[in-house]
Order: sequence, then C-alpha cells, then structure tokens
Amino acid sequence: MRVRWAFEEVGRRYDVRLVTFEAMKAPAHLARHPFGQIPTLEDGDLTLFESGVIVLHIAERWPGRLPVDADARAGAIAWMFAALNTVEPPILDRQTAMFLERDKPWFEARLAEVDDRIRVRLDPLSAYPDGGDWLDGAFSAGDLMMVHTLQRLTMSGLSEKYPTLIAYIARAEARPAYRRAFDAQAAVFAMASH
Ligand SMILES: N[C@@H](CCC(=O)N[C@@H](CS)C(=O)NCC(=O)O)C(=O)O
Repeated sequence: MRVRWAFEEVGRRYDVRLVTFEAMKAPAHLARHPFGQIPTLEDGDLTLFESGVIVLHIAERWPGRLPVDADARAGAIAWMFAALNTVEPPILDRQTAMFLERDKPWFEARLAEVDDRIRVRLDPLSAYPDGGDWLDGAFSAGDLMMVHTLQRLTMSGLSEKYPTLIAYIARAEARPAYRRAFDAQAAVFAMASH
C-alpha cells in the first residue's frame, strides 16, 4: 500500500506482480529480497527492497512529494525515518503481541507495556499536524510514511485519544492518490477472496 500510494502521489503508472508466501522464499524472489519479504521494486536495472527506501526512491526520482530545497528535503526524509525507526517499532510489537502472543501468561502485562511505549510516541507527535495540515509544510513522503504507520493502530483504539492524529490520518486518506492506491489494493484482496 505504501508503494502504491507513493506511485499515485507522483502520478506514475506501475505494474504489480503478486507473490505467494511460497514464492517469497524461492530463489527468484530471494534474489530480489534477502529476507524473502515484500515489497520489492524493479525500476529498470535497479531492484530495491524495504518499503522505506522504495518510497524514498520514488519520491526522489519523480517530483512532487519531497521539497526541492535540500534542507527542507532532509527534514521531510527525517519524518520518513521517524515513522519507520521511532514510531513504527512499538506499533509492530503490539501487532506481534496481538497475533502471536495472546496465549502467553504474560500477554496482558506485555500489551500494557507496549501500549505505554506507543503513547510515548503519540503524545509528542499529536502536537505536530495541529498548526497546518501536514507534519512540515506541504504533504510529503514523510507524511505518507507516518500516516501509513499510524494506520496500523486503527483497530487498537489507541489513536482515538488523539483527535489531531485522527484528523491528520483522515486528511491523508481523503487524498485522491490515497483513494486510487486503496482501491487498487482492495481489488487484489477482493480477487484473492473469490
Ligand atoms: N521492513 C520491511 C518489512 C517487510 C515485511 O514485513 N513484509 C511482510 C508483508 S507486509 C512480509 O513479507 N511478510 C512475510 C515474511 O516475512 O515472510 C519493509 O518495510 O519493507
């Protein structure tokens, strides 16, 4: 979804090759991704793995979603790294707890501890989009990455206590580029369930 959204934001067409879990671990895909995961990107002779660098590559290669000014661009990229390195890790820990650790005797204590670590990130972050629509000026790849990271909390109820973040996510989801990416992704799931 991150990669689709990035392509839509810069107005580029892209082709999708779906990969089964089995194919992800086969040599052909391991040549593209050392850990046998998705997403990967093939752009001419270049093959990339890791969603963060793929979105960064798209935003750097085609204009529109990173500032032209070098300092402002570095600031937008800082938000991309903040999403991936600082905000996402405790959110992923929560998902791991919910999906894989529910039967452990320490599950409740673990969840409470992880939720506290998430709130430590959401508290300062919630102050940011309040003055304007986006984290730092115009919508950027930093916002794309942050919104997609925060969306992982949708089912948790944790973000509901942060109205500015809820509004920030809603603004991003209303973007035509987001809608196009979402519809394309939803079509894949609809196809897979038939
Ligand atoms: N840090 C990686 C995470 C990639 C990742 O976790 N991909 C999942 C799907 S969203 C996957 O391929 N899971 C299958 C597996 O790990 O075997 C990125 O952002 O690209």
